[in-house]
Amino acid sequence: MTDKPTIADWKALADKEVKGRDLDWETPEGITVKPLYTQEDAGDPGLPGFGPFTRGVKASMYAGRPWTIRQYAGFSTAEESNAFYRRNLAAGQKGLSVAFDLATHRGYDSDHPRVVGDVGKAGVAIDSVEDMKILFDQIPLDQMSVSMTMNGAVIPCLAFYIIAAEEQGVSQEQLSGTIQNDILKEFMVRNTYIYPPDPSMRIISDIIAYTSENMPKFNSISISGYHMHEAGATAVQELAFTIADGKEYAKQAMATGLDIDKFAGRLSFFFGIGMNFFMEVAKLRAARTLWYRVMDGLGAKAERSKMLRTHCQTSGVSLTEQDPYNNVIRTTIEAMAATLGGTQSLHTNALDEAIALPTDFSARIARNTQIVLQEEAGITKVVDPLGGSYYIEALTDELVEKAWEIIERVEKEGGMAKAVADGWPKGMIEEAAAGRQARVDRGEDVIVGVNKYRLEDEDQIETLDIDNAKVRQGQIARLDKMRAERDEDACQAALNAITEGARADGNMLALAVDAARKRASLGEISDAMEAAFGRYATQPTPVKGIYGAAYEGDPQYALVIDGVDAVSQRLGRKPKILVAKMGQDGHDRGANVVSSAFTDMGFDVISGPLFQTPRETADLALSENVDAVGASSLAAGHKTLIPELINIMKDAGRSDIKVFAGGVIPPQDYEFLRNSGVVGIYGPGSNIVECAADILRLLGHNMPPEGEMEEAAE
Ligand code: MLC
Ligand code: 5AD
Repeated sequence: MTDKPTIADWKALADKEVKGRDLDWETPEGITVKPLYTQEDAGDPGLPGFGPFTRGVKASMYAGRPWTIRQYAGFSTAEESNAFYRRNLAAGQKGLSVAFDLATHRGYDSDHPRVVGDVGKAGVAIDSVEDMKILFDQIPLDQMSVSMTMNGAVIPCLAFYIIAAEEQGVSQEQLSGTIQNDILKEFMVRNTYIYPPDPSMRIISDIIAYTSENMPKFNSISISGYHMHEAGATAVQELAFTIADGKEYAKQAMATGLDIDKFAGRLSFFFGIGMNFFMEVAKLRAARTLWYRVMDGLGAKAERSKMLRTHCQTSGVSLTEQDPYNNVIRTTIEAMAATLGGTQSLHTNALDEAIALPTDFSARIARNTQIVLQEEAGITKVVDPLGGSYYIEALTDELVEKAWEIIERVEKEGGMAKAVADGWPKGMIEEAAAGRQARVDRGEDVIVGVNKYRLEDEDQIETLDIDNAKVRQGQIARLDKMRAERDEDACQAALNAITEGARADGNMLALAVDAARKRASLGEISDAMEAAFGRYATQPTPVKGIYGAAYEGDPQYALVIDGVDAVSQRLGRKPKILVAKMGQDGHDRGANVVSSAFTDMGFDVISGPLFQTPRETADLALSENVDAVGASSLAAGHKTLIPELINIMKDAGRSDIKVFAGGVIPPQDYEFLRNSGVVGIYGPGSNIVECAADILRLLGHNMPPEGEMEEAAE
């Protein structure tokens, strides 16, 4: 018998096979992944159900109870969303997860003039307890666990939920579910904040205090890395900043005098799951390990307090507008990573994600992806089936170590609230996003159907379209009726109590529950707090140099740079573009990446503030005298907001300013937008260098035509 081969033997054989080519892979996390892992690389992860819970929070995991199939959804009116939920529950969904529209997120009633383009679009419009009651009509809230993704207007929404249940005959002690209530990541990446950071943090503690006292089955927060992931964070960044956010909330609640073991068992988490399959599995295992360590450090005694329970959502940003059926495959892979990583609850994205909100058809495929995994694939039979994989264990350890370094840096620099205010975590994530975009545009990171194997012709798929004007009218009518019928004095007294309580140390949720019962609206409760807290605004500051550096030496990129130079010489100044965000859509990854890349290419870029009305954007475009406006829209407001912008500029005699649109825009809407005067439309997967070339053409520069750029660049 020959000797057992050694690692050195393997190395020699592999080198021979690939003629010495380096097979190591440097991931965006800065982890060097080797082509082979062995026993020597893998530590001992312990057993599931026992700290640090690397292998799972329950001893029996899915063998005892499968993860919750919890599809995030909401659109148009409470009636429509309620009907959608009930259809889905009948078809095998297990928990609910409410998506609110952006007007609701930002604390505006549907009749507010700033939200004309947003009502009912990206989620359901909820103005009062009356809407909330309709949303859960015939859904028994003592039995159904309900997640509500709400952060800005978290106080009125949770209050409406409590009263809707109360009027259904369900007391608050019985309510199980989760409120997202995670404001730090809003300031960092998601942008649906309302108040400045300090009062926002206080609101979180108020909710933790109220729910730990009155709602023992309700998860007071869903500390979310998902949105960092979507904004382009690496796995290490997502882990580190999410766990550090959790630590900050726990510290803040303790500082108000709460006992850690009284509230920590109801802190929950939320992660995004992307396409790097093994990395994502390891990420969830690392997250549990890290949280255990952090909570132990804060003095938690109960094991439950140190247990990281999480929801996951497959990645939206990994999905494509091009050849969208590939998205079913991507979502399946991501769902497998989430479940093999041990998630408690899961949302699987629909195949039309990059184009519009799910239809009944696409929602069915998305839901069935999970049902097939649970009921056909045998995944639930064994606890942590990838445990003991040399690679998975090594990756888990490496992620823990790398994330821990960042968590320690956060701690050293004064905690996560301060880090968010200083802005460096956001900067780090934006750098990672710009790097990713450049790798995709250069074809180094492959996206099937986008930068490789692209189809000549794309079939259009059917998408959901919401008649936003109709939803808004209906909402306004219901608001008017409620205001006419309520006891106005009692309602105003409850609202005044909120403002006074906000100025002193009243519990915001307790006061809002009272106001909700008296039929105060979401906008009114939000305003009552705003009177004491103020409203917060930030200016985007996109990173510089990352995109350009990745393109160093690229001939097409050089062609664009020359074009910008030529146009600059002709104009006697750089070509100037405004990257605009209108409406309450705070998704700014795309806008920031575009601003950053265009700046690197030599354009003079104005990054418009978030949440502008078309008039405010037009005013900025005119006063800055820009050559073009790029409107970024990811929340379906494009058909209302962009034509209005064009008309205002036209009325001001500036129809020469070119308007282009980017983001999530269904091809069905392209013609409408073009007829409204939009000169270029760039969906997800557009190449930024090609987009810049288009703009130079529009500005009268003689660029080689599309398709011949590559040749001309040679
Ligand atoms: C579970 N249980 C078991 C068990 N497994 N008991 C015995 N044996 C087993 N094997 C018990 C649990 O202990 C728990 O009880 C109960 O069953 C429910 O299980 P769970 O695992 O806690 O699941 P769930 O109720 O679904 O809660 C999952 C969660 C929660 C803790 C992660 O926070 C949640 O549902 N989050 C969802 C968040 C969400 O949907 N967000 C959408 C964001 S979309 P007990 O008593 O221990 O609780 C978004 C997009 C955007 O943000 O930007 O708009
Ligand atoms: N319905 C269903 N899914 C939604 N998402 C956002 N809004 C809705 C909605 N109303 C999902 C998308 C998006 C992520 C933030 O949440 O997948 O990428």
